[in-house]
Amino acid sequence: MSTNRLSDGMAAALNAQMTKEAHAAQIYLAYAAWLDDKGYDGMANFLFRHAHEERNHMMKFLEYILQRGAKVRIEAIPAPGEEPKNVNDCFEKFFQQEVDNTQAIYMLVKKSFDEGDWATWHFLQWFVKEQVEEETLAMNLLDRIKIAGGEKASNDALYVLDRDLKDEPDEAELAQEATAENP
Ligand code: OFO
Repeated sequence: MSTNRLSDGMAAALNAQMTKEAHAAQIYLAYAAWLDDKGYDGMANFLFRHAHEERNHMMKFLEYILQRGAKVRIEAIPAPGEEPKNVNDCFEKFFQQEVDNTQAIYMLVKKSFDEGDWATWHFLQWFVKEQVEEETLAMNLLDRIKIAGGEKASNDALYVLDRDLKDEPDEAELAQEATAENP
């Protein structure tokens, strides 16, 4: 008797997303190393921590596939791609990576809905919320870089941003958490 509770298609899609999370971690590691090399330790630290978060996301998919009785397939992680051209480009790429990931999560949600796989649908809701948080974080960062001058940001402005990012929280506050007393 099979105890596998995922369809073959769903198991393949969740495995692919698991690898995508590992790929995101590799990309952020590469960007963090690039930033560190340029002397932006605070920004590098932010992306090193974020790379770690992506590894945690990868583990969530791995654990879930196992829990549902399906097979985990560990595959090669693609190379991270081109280096950023400057700090602005680095965080634009970070934002784009998160938007692409949101699209991938939405496709999975749709698939789970179409299959009537409510356990997987429920599991994925954590990621839907997480993506709102991560896109917000990336948007806020891009706003600050824009204020600092975007591609033409001065060394002074980047120095301040770098210093601030060193110990800032990695979580963005979501609209769902706002109240009239605390907008
Ligand atoms: Fe950056 O997010 Fe994973 O899922």
